[in-house]
Amino acid sequence: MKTPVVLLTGYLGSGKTTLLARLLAHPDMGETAVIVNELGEAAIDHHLLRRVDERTVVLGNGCVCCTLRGDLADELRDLLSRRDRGEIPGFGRVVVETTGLADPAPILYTLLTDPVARHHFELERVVTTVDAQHGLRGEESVKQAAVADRLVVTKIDLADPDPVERELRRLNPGAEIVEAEQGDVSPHELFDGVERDPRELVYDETPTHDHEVRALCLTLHEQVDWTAFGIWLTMLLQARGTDVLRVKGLLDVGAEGPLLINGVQHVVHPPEHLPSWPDADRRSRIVFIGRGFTDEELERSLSAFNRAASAW
Ligand SMILES: Nc1nc2c(ncn2[C@@H]2O[C@H](COP(=O)(O)OP(=O)(O)OP(=O)(O)O)[C@@H](O)[C@H]2O)c(=O)[nH]1
Ligand SMILES: [Mg+2]
Ligand SMILES: [Zn+2]
Repeated sequence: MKTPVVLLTGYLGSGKTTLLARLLAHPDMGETAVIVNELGEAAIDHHLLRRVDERTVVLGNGCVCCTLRGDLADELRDLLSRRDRGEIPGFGRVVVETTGLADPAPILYTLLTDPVARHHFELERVVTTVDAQHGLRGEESVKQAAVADRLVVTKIDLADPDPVERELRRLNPGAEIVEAEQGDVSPHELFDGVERDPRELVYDETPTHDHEVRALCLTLHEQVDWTAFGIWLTMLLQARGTDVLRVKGLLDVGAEGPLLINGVQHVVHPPEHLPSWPDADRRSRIVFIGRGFTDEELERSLSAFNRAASAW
């Protein structure tokens, strides 16, 4: 029997990891392996899934639709052989979380044409998250929504989902729309119902997304004052929110666990205290995804701000 694969995509910060973490905790989810792809070298998302499990694989520092496509097929193969050798617990489904910029077409192409992937896996669903607050943003998010079987409209507590849902119905009338607040969706809403047409569409192999968008990672060696940092981040996103598309990080604020911070375009989401650090490294790490800025600029700006803040 082939193992079902779910492709979970959606634009930067639209709520993929939030949804996946809730699903994995759902009693009806079943045994699941997860492949998380992140652009930055400091991968954060897999720590947020709140599970310690060898069935969680990180594809970091690149994008699974372009630079890491071969790696996706390799990881799928590897999960299978480790499962067959009994090295990891069994699983009945694999969920792949893409980067927020990914073009789903070449990923689908890989899943449907790679000999091993085709033989052992079947594409069960393409689930795409769309943020009610920011809507569809640019070419990448339109493509992600267009190939979805299920569209999950997120952040309905922050914005009226109706306008984006109208747009989605026009763009992809065949997909079912599910609304989610903080990822609260049951697996049934996503996976029950009609199966995909086995006469698959042919997907274009060539990834087309904005390759100027990059991930920069800052590691800070000193404890961070959240109030000052929050002001700096808010100012940065106000000034550069069209270039800095996504910020996420774990901050050492002197507590037992780190403070998880999230910025999506101009919005700084409320930070969240995590009970413990995911690994031995206790340094603050922040990932900035966007274009038109450099490490040095960000570092200079932050350290200038820190100096000013410590003089208050
Ligand atoms: N208020 C509210 N916040 C949400 C909701 N869903 C997600 N968020 C917040 O949005 C931010 C980004 O969520 P993630 O789940 O990390 O988004 P993502 O799509 O995985 O982000 P990337 O992997 O970086 O592209 C976090 O601060 C979440 O807490 C929601 O339904 N309501
Ligand atoms: Mg994520
Ligand atoms: Zn890509």
